[in-house]
Amino acid sequence: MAPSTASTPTGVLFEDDPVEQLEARLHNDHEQISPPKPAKEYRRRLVWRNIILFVYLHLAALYGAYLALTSAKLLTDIWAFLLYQATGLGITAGAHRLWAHRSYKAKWPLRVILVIFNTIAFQNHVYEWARDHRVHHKYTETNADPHNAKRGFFFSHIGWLLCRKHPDVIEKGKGIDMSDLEQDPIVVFQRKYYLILMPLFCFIIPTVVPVYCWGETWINAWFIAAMFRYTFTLNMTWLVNSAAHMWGDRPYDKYINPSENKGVSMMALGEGWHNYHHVFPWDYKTSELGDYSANTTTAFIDFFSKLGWAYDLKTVSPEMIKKRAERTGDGSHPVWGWGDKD
Ligand code: ST9
Ligand code: ZN
Ligand code: ZN
Repeated sequence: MAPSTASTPTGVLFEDDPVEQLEARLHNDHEQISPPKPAKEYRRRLVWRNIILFVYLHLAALYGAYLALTSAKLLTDIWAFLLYQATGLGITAGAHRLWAHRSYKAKWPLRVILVIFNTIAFQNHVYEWARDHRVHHKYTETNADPHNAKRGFFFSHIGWLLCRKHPDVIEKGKGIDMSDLEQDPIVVFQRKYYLILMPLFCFIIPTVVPVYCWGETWINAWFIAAMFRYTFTLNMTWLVNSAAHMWGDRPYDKYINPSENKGVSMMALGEGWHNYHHVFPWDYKTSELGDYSANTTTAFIDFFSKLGWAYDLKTVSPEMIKKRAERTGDGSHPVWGWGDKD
C-alpha cells in the first residue's frame, strides 16, 4: 500500500505508514475519544561542525588523489587500496550483513577482524550503524528513513549527515529491537571505547605505517592513506543510499525504488544489488548472482565459511526468487525469458 501523506499548516509534508497508524489506533483507547494530534513541525537544522569537517575532508581527499598520482611511493598507494578493501569489508561483511541483518553467524575471531576493519572505516560504531540501517529497511523512503532517497540524491548521499535527524527517525527507531547487539561483547566493547579506538584506527595507524615501514613522507601518508582513502570509501558506501536507490533495473519488485546497479556493486564490494537486497534482506549474498567479481564480500564470507568461522549462511531458494520476480518484477529478470508468455 502506498504511504499516506499529510500536510502541516506550514506546508511540510509528512508520510506515515497507514498500517502502523491503524495498529497504533487499535492499541490506543484514548485516541478514540480525543482528536488526532497535529503532525509535528519539522525544520531542517544544519550541523555546521559536520559541514566544515566534510568540506575539509573532500578538499584534503582531492589533494591526496593528486599526491597519489604524482609523488607517492607505490607502496603507499597499495596500502591505501588495501585499506579501502579491508574497511569496505568491515562495513559490508561486518556492520551490514552480519550485525545489521544477521544473515550469517560468525565465530569470535572473525568478529574481531571485522570490528577492527569496521573501526578503521569510521562510519560510526556498529551499534549506531546497524540501528540506522534497520530503521532504513523498516521505513524505507519515508521520513523515518535516516537517508530518505525521496529527499533527493544529495540528501541521501551526504546531506543526511549534515543536519539533525527527522524526529520520525528517532521516534520510529525507538521501536527497533537492538537486544542482539547489546549482547555481543565485541560490539559493546567497540561502542564503549569508540572515541579512543576510531581516531587511532582510522587516522593515526594508517598514517604512521607508511612513514615508519617504507619511509613515506608525513604529508603523503596523511593525505593519501587517511584523507583520500577514508573519503573515497565513504562516497562508495553512500552511493548505495543515493545511486542504488535511483538508477537500475528492478527485477524483483518494480514498486520500490532500490535498484540493481552493477557500477555501485563493483565499487561497494557487492552492495549495489539493492532491489534484491530490499526484497530479500536476510540473504548473506545480498544478491541472487554468485558472481564474485561484483561481490567480493560474498567471496570473503564464503572463504571464512570454508574455514568454519562463518556459518548458518542464510539464502533464498530459486523458486521463491522466481515467483517473486514473476509477481512483482519489472520484466528485466531472466525468468521472463524462460516462461511461455508467447
Ligand atoms: C557514515 C554512515 O558515513 C554511512 C552509513 C551508510 C549506510 C549504507 C547502507 C547501505 C547498505 C550497505 C552498503 C555498504 C557499502 C560499503 C562499501 C564500502 C566500499 N533509532 O545521531 P544523533 C536517538 S558516518 C533510534 O546524534 P542528531 C538516540 O537516542 C560518517 N534512536 O541525532 C541518539 O542518541 P545515542 C562519519 C535514534 O542529533 C540520539 O537520537 N560519522 C536513532 O539528529 C541522537 O542521535 C559522522 O559523520 C535511530 N535510528 O544528529 C557522524 N538515531 O546515539 C555523523 C538517533 O546516544 N552523524 N537516535 O543513542 C552526526 O553527526 C549525527 O548523527 C547527525 C544527526 C548530525 C547526522
Ligand atoms: Zn537501501
Ligand atoms: Zn541492508
